[in-house]
Amino acid sequence: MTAKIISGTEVAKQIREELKVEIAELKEKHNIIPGLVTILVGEDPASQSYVAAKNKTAHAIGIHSEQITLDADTPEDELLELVRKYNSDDSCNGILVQLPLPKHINEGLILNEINPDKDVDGFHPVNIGRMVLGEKCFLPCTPHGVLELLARSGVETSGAEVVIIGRSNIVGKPMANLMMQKRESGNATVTVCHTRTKDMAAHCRRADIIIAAVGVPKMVTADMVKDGVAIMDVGVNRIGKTESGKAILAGDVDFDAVKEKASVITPVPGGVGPMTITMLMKNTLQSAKMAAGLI
Ligand code: L34
Repeated sequence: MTAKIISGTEVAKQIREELKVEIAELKEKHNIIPGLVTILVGEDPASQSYVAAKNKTAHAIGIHSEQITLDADTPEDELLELVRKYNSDDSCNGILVQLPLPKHINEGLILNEINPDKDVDGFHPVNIGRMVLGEKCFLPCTPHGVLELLARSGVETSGAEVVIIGRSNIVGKPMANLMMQKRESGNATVTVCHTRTKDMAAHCRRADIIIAAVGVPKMVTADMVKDGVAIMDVGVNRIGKTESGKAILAGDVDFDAVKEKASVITPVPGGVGPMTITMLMKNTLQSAKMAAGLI
């Protein structure tokens, strides 16, 4: 079997067109422009590129977005103060603090300070709690993007054996939770593999859907998967540079070999990454509507 390659770039484009229409309507009918602020601390090149892409996408679909860049040695209380400032700014519907933060800053402390109603990343404990309970909340962007990709490419999750590789707070944990929920995009039987898993390959071979989010380039090989598996590759690993200095990217999955066995597979780049950014836009619009009492 040769896999259908799911273009996250294309699906993201389609969703952005839908959002653009909704945002234009919001302005026309209610004179509301959704506002987003992105905060980047330090100069990590990957983070710089992701935050720039978030701002560019926001502008392109009619979201007002502002990027704040702070020095790597910015004190923790200064960042806390900035978050508080945007918490009480009514023109701001979404606050995003790009992770990872420099080591001297306590990530949990910062995320906890963001007003849950502006937490468009879905990382605040209140939103995580709501998500686990199946209540209305902001869903974390990457897992949300994976759900959309599965749904829009017709992959059935109900009753499926899903193996998630990785247990991070931003992908593995929420992904596992969403997949097992009693709702249309969930209803799966979920296994979470991690560094202490004894026989990762044995788990993977049973999977109807594999979601790889470990950060190890090409870790999932063809001998680890069964024919017809659906693959969502969340890994964005920088494995080198071209002569012109551009980063060479690889996913967590050995794409060339695994695509010969899978039914569907996402590429890297152009798979889950663009969906993460688009789901942030969706959450920002949701936040603006909530603030206006429209939903
Ligand atoms: N607060 N921190 C916060 N929210 C997030 O949702 C993120 N994440 C992760 C890292 N830290 C965060 C992102 O934005 C990962 N992530 C992210 C976003 C976009 C892309 C990858 C990761 C993306 O667009 N990737 C492109 C390649 C871009 C490139 O050339 O580097 C792709 O096609 O996969």
